[in-house]
Amino acid sequence: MVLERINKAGDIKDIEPKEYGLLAQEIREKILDVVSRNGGHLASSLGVVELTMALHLTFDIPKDKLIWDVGHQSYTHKLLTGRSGEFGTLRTFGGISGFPRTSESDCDPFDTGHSSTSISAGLGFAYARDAKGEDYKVISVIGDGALTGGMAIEALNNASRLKSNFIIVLNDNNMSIAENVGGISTALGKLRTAPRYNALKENVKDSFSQIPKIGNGLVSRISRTKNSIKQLVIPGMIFEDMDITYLGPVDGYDIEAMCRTFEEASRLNRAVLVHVITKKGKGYEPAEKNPERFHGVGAFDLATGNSLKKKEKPDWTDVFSHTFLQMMDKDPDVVAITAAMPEGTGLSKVKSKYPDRVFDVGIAEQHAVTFAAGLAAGGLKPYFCVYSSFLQRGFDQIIHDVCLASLDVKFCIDRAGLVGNDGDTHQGIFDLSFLSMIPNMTVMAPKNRWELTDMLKYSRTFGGPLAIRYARGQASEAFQNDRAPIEYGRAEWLIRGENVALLAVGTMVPVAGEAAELLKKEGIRASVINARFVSPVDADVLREAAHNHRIVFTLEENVKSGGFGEHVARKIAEEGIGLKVKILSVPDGFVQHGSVNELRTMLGLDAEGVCKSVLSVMKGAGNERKA
Ligand SMILES: Cc1ncc(C[n+]2csc(CCOP(=O)(O)OP(=O)(O)O)c2C)c(N)n1
Repeated sequence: MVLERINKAGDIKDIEPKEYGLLAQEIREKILDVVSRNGGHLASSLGVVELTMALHLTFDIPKDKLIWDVGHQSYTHKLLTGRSGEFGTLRTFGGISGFPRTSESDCDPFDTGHSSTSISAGLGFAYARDAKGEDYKVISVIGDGALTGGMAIEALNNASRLKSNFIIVLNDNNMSIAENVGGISTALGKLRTAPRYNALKENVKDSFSQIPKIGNGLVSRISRTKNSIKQLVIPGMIFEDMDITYLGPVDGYDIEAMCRTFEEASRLNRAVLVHVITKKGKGYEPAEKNPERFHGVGAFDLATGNSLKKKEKPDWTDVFSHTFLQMMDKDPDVVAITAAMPEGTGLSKVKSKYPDRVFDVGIAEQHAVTFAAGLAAGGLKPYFCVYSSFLQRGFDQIIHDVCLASLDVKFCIDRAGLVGNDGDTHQGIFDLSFLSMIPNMTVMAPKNRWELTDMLKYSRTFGGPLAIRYARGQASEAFQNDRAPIEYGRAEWLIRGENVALLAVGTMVPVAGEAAELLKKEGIRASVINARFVSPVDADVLREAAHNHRIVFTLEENVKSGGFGEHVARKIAEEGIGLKVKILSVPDGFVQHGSVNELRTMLGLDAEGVCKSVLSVMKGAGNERKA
C-alpha cells in the first residue's frame, strides 16, 4: 500500500508521480471505510483528495501554514500528516476530531469548524510572519459556499493591501451543503465557464512576440492594457478588480497542473487566489449523485449508500418542519430564512411548497438576522431557522437590529445543547446564556414533540423577539399527557413531590422525569417542573415550590455562566424566596466530540448523573443537620 509509506507530513514527496493515482484511491477507500462506520463529512472530503495531495507536494507542512475553511474536508490532510493510524477513531469519544485541531497536530495551525474564517486567519498569519521576519508560506483553502460568508469578503477586502505572499485556494465544487446561492455563486459560475484567462494571456503574448520587430512592442502594450484584455476575456473578474491576483481555473484532479499553479502563486508578493474546480463526492457514486445527503452522514452501507440507522420516530427537525408548514398554510405573513442549511433545519420541504417564502441567504448568519429584522419591520413574520452554534455569529444583530426595537423576529434554534460527534465548535451550549441576557428577548424550550408544536403555534401570534430551542435527534415523547396551554412566562408542574424540586429546561425535562424515578427508589419524592420559559424566569413557580421544598435543582444543556440556573438563583435572591439552588449544567468550557449519550454521562447530565448529584447534596445536607 502506498498510504502505508506515509507516516508523517512530507512523506508524500517520496512517492513516485506514477503512484499518485493509487494513493488517491487508497485515501478514498480509507475515508469511505471510516466514515461509513463512524459517520462524518464525506462528500467534501472525497472531493479534495487530489487537491490536498497537490498542496502537500508543493508546500512544506508544517513549516508552511495550511488553513482549511470549516475543516470538514480535512480528512486527506489528516491522513497525510501522521494520523492514518488513528483515523479509525475519527469523531468518536476520545478519538481524533472531525475538524483541524491545533491540539491534535502541529500540521493544523488553526482550530476551525465554523465557516468563512480561513482567509482572515491566514491573513493574520501572513502579517505576523512579516512582522516577525519569519519565512513561511500561508495557504488558506476556502470553499465556494464559505466564500458567501461576510467574513470571507471582509478578509478579501483586507487582503488586497498585502505586499507579501498569501495564497487563497478557492475549492469550487459549485455547492454549499445544498446548492450554492446568490451573486457570488453566479460570478464564480462565469469564471468557471470562461476560458482560462492566464493561459490565454500567455498565448496572446507568445503569438504576438513571434512577429518580428513589432512583436515585443505589442507585448508590452498588451501587458499595460492587461486590465482591458482581462475585462474582455472574463466578465466581472471580481478578484483581480479587488487587487487579488487570480490564477485559474485549474482542474482539481490534475495534480501536476495544481502543483505548477501553486508554485506560480508562491512567487508573487501579494495575495493570490487559485481557483480550483472540484466535485463533491468524487469517486463514490452515491455521493456524486447526491452530494447534499452525503455532506454530513451517519453510518451507512458502503455498497448501497443507504443509511444503517432506520428512522422510526420523527426528530425535532421533522416536528418543526411539519408544524411550520401548517403555520405557512394558515398565515401568508409567515416567512422563513436559512443560512445555507435548508435540509438541516427542516426548511427544504417547506421551500418546495412555498419557494417564495423561504429565503436561503447563503452562509450569512449575521445578514440573516438583520434581514429578518427588516422583514419584520416591513410587516412580515420572519422565522430564522438556524443551528444554535451558528447563531453565535448573529449576536450583535440580535441585540442591535432585533431586540432594541423589539421586532417580531422568531428564532427556531435547532441542534441546541450537546450535538455529539461534530464536537466543540458545534455544541449548542451557549445560546441560553447569550439570548437570555438580551432585553426584550423571550426564550423557550419544549420538553417533547407536542410541546414544540404548541410553542411554534404560540409564537405566531406573539409580538416581539422570541426564540425556541430544541435539540438534535429524535424528539422526546415523555410526558405526553401533560399538555397545559402555554402561558407567557409560566412553567409547568409535572410531578408533585416534596423537599427536592427538579426544574428542567427542554431536553432535560425527560431526564428529570427519569431521575425522579431513580430517586423514588432511594426514598426521595422529587418534584419535576418543566421550565418552558428560560427567559423570563417564572418567579411564581419558585415561590410555590418554596412552600414544601428546601432545594431546587436546575437542569439545562447549556454552560453554567449566564445560563438558566444562574437566572433562577438570581431571581430567588432578588425576590427573597426561601429556596436553595443547585445548578446542574454543562460546566463552563468547551465540550469535545463523542455521542450525545457519552457526553451526557461524562458531564453527569443523564438520569443517573442527576440522581447521583441530588443524593450527594441531600447526604451532605443530612450530615450538616446532624453536626
Ligand atoms: C458559520 C457556519 N454556518 C454554517 C455552517 C455549516 N456548514 C458547514 S460546511 C457548509 C458548506 C460549505 O460549503 P463550501 O465552503 O462550498 O464547502 P464544501 O462543503 O462544498 O466543500 C456549511 C453551510 C458552518 N460550518 N459554519
